[in-house]
Amino acid sequence: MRTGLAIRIATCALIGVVLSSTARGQTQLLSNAGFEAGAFGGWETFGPGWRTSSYSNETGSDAHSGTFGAVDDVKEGDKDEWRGISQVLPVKHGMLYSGSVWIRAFKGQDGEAMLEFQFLDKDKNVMEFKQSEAVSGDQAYTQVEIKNAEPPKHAELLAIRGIVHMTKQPGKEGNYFLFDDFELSAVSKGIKSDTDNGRKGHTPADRAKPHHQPLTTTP
Ligand SMILES: [Ca+2]
Repeated sequence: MRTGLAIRIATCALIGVVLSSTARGQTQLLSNAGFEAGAFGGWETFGPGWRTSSYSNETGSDAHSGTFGAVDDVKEGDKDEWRGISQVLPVKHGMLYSGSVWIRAFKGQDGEAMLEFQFLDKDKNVMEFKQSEAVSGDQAYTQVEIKNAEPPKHAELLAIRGIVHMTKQPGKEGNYFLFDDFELSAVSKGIKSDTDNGRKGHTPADRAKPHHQPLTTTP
């Protein structure tokens, strides 16, 4: 009886480890990274239009893997330039953080979507942020990433965020940006194997504008 229970517990523990590993075999730090409960548990959203979806048709699936993905619907007349989903974790110094997510754009002609890291101080002020390449237009699920980001000295938290940025007023067609299979892992700085390829600051389209506030809208 005890042996059977022990085996069952060991099996559950093993399954837990398998499910919480990233594609590169490192420990996945995120919960609900693939939205398979059909809900946003573990995530915070800001801005309108967020839902989970299991829809698929001949043009593609709202999930990259499994059944569900996260979708942001942008409607004609929407005013919000920035929307996002975010998961916040404590930072460990001496570690380098790498993250990725699969993003699909469907009729995403009026905006772009990307992965973002924000390093926050103890009062949740943004100290530094990095963004991946952006996905826009009509683009099948594409993986974007930020590699080996080092927390600034006094950072206490890391917010990993899926961002939707409207670069112009949304038209009649509507825009859909889809996210699935987030990954976040950390390695000790001593065993870093690749360089940081995240871009700092705003998107190229945005650099011409004066500094603006939306990236500090963490709920
Ligand atoms: Ca999924």
